[in-house]
Parts: sequence; C-alpha cells; structure tokens
Amino acid sequence: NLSHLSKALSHGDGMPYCPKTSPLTGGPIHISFPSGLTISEVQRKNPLVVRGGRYRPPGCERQQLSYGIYVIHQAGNYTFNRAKLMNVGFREAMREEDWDCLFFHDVDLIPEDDRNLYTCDTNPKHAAIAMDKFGYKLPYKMYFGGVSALTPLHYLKMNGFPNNYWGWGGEDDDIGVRVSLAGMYITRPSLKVGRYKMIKHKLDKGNDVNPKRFSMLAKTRQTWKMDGMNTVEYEIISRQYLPLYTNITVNIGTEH
Ligand code: NGS
Repeated sequence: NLSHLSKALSHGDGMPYCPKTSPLTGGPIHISFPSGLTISEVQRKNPLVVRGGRYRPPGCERQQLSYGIYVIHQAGNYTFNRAKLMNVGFREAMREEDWDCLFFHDVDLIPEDDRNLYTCDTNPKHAAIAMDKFGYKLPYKMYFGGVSALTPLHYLKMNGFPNNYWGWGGEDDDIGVRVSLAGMYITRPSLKVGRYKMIKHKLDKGNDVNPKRFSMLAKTRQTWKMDGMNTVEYEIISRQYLPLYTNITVNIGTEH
C-alpha cells in the first residue's frame, strides 16, 4: 500500500524524504556575466527565495537544499580581513538557525556544475578546487581558498578561522593547517565537478598584500587555540533582511 509507505518514509511534518542522490542535477552549467543584469531581475527569476535570502524546496528538486544566504561587509576603510569576516558570518548565521552545514564562500566565485553539492561531508570540504583562473586545476596541493564547507562541529573543533590576517594572502592556508591540527582532513569533489568561474576584478583597494603572512603561517601550530572563534570580537553595524540575502555590516576593528 503506497500511502502507507509514504507515511512511513516521511518526516514529522508529513514531508516525504527525497532520494539520497538527486536524479535532478544536470551537470555543467553555462555561466556568463551579462553586463546589464540587475538585482531585481535576479529576484524575479527566484520568486521562491524569501526575506533574508531563505529558500525551502517545495519538493525533491535539484540539490534539495534548504538554505539562507548571508553577505558580511567590513565597515570602514581599514585593511580587509576575510577570515575574521567568516567568523562573524558563522556566529551571526548560527544565532538565527541551527544550520547543519556552512559554506564559506568568496563573493566572486560562481559554481559551474550542479553536481558540486552544497552539502557537508564528514570532514571539512574544499569545494572550489578547479577555478578558471588556475586553468581548472588545483594551484597547489594544500590550497584551501575560495569556497569551503564545514559543519558547526568542524568549525568549533578547529576554533574557527584566524582573526589576525589583515590584507591579502595566507589566511586560507592557515585555515587549511587548522583543519589538520584539529585532527581532520580535507575532502574534495572531483576536478570535473568542483569547477568555478571567477568574476574578474583588480586587487581591491584596502586589500594590500599582508607582509606578515609567512611568519604568521609558520606559527599556526602555536596560535590556533588562542585565536579564533573563542576570541572574535566585533560590533554589528546593521542587519538587513533583503529579498535575496541577509546583509550584515560589521565593525571588526583594526590590527593592533
Ligand atoms: C597563495 C596564498 C593564498 C592564495 C593563493 C592563490 O600563495 O592565500 O596563493 O592566490 N598564500 C600565501 O600568500 C601564503 S591567487 O592566485 O588566487 O591570487 O589564496
């Protein structure tokens, strides 16, 4: 009796489970950057995405993900600090919902294959392994930049990300080292699936190369437990629930 079966295989709220592997992913996605694209057009194309950038699939479809999108902005004009902004994003997202997986995503990277699942593995996952700017190859074996996926447990086990990398470079390598210092390892999708196109841009103003990155990286083993999620300090300047994403502006201070 089919109706019995679907009852037995359903969540408490009556929603049936989806197949473990979605039959509805299509593979490669053609990505282009139309110059005249506006945010309201993107909004029109995604009518089921609601306030704050939340989406719940009405049925079993494509990657079958229930998600929220957060954009974290650094207030002021001081040197950029990517990893600290990720720590802010983690805390502010977890404050709102008990997420089981977080994607730490550069804003300029667009996935090119829908089999690159935005789900977490049993170990931290590096998702952006084949970027167009690196000829769709991993630039070096320990590379952990661009897009990574961690569960809250992974994140807390490695004490989150470092707060003290101001400027360009090294923070992603530090994060990769933290993964192994915390007794975990990095998983990756295949080169065929983990493909990304980067929106081309110049090195941003306020994001000069961090001259201390190599000496800091040499000390990660001594510093990771003392700096990270357990020490992050910041002040939220604004939180807006926009139609496509939650927009958070934060004062993360300066290097002292
Ligand atoms: C390494 C940097 C990483 C950076 C990667 C790719 O050298 O932070 O290059 O850079 N590590 C250090 O500087 C220690 S990229 O080609 O994307 O500009 O992510």
